[in-house]
Amino acid sequence: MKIERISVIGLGYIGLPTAAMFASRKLEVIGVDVNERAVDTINRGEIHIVEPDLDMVVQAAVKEGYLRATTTPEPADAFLIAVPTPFEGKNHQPDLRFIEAACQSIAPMLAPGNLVILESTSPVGATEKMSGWLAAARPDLSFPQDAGEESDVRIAHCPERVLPGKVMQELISNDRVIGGMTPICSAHAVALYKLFVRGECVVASSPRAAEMAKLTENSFRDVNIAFANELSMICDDLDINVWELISLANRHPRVNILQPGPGVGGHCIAVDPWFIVSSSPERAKLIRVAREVNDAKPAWVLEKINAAVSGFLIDHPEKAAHEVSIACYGLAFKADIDDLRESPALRIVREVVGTHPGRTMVVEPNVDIIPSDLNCGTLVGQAEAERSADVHVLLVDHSQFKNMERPRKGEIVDARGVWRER
Ligand code: SAJ
Repeated sequence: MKIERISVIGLGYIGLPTAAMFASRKLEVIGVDVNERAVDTINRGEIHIVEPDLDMVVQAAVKEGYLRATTTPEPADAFLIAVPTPFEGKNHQPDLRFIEAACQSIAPMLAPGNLVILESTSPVGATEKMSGWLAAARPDLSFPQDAGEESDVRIAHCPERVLPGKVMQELISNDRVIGGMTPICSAHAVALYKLFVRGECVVASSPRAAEMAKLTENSFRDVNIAFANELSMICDDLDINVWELISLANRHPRVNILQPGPGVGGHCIAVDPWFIVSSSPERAKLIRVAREVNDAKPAWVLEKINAAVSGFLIDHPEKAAHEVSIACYGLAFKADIDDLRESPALRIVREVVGTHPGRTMVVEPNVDIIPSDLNCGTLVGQAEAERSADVHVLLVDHSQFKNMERPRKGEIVDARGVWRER
């Protein structure tokens, strides 16, 4: 199969870097997105998301004519689908409507010999569904579920596994799991990724195994973070410093506990385990409880903030609650990024702003302006927060906060163990 033209459907945190990577290898890449503003931004050689080094690669690829964006799909040799897969409702059922819409939009463009890859993190069975939707839309073409190795269109699942903040590095260096619907589908997908992947392209026995592998990776991390978060609450009851405890336990050669925090944020680890739970609700007990433990952590941090405010008022009987100022350090969902999506820190700050009668300040070195509809206090510099706050709440372990002195005056709530370590 000769691949000269690649179409990437969905130009978000995964699709755009992937499109840019193929374009940097001098392939013609057509990026497709429903968001016209994103399309216009990319066609100007700019980016609408923040990811280190992505801007340079996109700028060069657009300037040299290898990458362009559009809202309407065009024919290509390979189609990569990188659209969101959220969950819906109280039962956290996976919502595949964006994959289905992507299938409807590319189906008229498909031709014999095409390769269609699902990159979006998906529940087990989604790739087979995707192939079914494409087959229903194109009865004139054959698909692997009916024609096996002889199919006109090849289908594979190749889940993205890159870490936000290190996407451009990890796209190249990480191993890739490739789950084709037939061995030929896998072989074609391997050939495609080998155009830029230096890690190994490992072929899974089926798309289902590849889907489950991705969900398992993120669930593994979620369960481990839940263990750390549960320990942090137990240690607090027992008056033990959990960060000291973890560093002691991690001296064992076969123990490697992750770090507690204010909860698990982002759009992956807090979502993907639910796909396993919804596929096997009776069996997935540990995975469900881990999600619940991590989701409950922001409420526990809020209790600590309320206790700190009460403590401050006891020590300063001359003050009323509305005269107490709180500084929250960090809004992003994790260290050294500007991404506020599904951020436990943001959730905590908004709750503080909504309930605390005094001033709430926010220090977030990675953000210039906080959108006013987020209702999360006033953005201030670190020096002002340190100088004027009565209660200091550390929510994100940004490098800037790790390098600062622990605030000298006022109460401290340190959800990341950054200041306590000193
Ligand atoms: N966190 C902790 N304690 C820790 C580690 C993380 O509280 O010890 C928190 C972070 O602060 C953050 C959340 O967990 O709120 C998730 O952060 P992360 O860095 O663990 O992961 P993500 O969501 O940025 O990216 C994950 C990665 N998965 C794994 O490491 C197994 C990445 O490789 C995936 O590609 C990505 O999910 C994805 O897109 O699925």
